[in-house]
Amino acid sequence: MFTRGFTGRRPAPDLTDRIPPGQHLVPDFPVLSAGPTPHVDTSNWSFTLRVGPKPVKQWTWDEFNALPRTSYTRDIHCVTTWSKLDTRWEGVLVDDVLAAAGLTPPTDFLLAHSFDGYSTNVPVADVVGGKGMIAVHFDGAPLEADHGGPARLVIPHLYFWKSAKWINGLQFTTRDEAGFWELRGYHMYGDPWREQRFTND
Ligand SMILES: Nc1nc2c(c(=O)[nH]1)N[C@H]1C(S)=C(S)[C@@H](COP(=O)(O)O)O[C@H]1N2
Ligand SMILES: [Mo]
Repeated sequence: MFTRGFTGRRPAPDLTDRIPPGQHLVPDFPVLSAGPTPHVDTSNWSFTLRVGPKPVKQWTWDEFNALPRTSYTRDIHCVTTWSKLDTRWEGVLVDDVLAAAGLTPPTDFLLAHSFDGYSTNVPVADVVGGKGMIAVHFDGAPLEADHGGPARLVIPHLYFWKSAKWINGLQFTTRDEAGFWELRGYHMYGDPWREQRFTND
């Protein structure tokens, strides 16, 4: 007897408990962007930490790449219903960004900002403790522009729209402020396991 959908010879790991409700697996890596891919040269790249409107720390590409590096392998889930297992990322944990700035989170919420004008909100608790990364490599190679290179946020446990591509900064906010998709009907938090796709889910 074979498990439905299982064709390999090794015992099927139970993948179903890794696929949130309403999601299906894809073998490829779809590209989803609200607009055209901005081509950001690393010589013009910078990353800024802000507390409210106030910039508190900024890194150039070389400075940012001198920060401690971490790799992790995680499952990702897009609100358009595709999921991808075991995606491998390398970059700088948000923990290490904050440590390098000597900053203890001054508020409970963040907005991630990107070179294309995109933004997305996330509670600080969801990016600290090894959860959130500013990734510069995917699958062992520099992150392609279409997937957010030079650098993107990765928050694997939330729907993938929270993982801002072409990131250029994180901003601490006093309140949970809606970002680009959250202002357009998507959920403020976006937990795939609770199917928090749209505002009132
Ligand atoms: N800056 C920026 N980040 C973004 C987006 C975008 O349009 N601009 N799209 C989001 C959405 S809706 C998804 S599903 C993922 C897609 O990432 P991918 O193209 O690498 O699959 O990026 C997210 N991050
Ligand atoms: Mo998306």
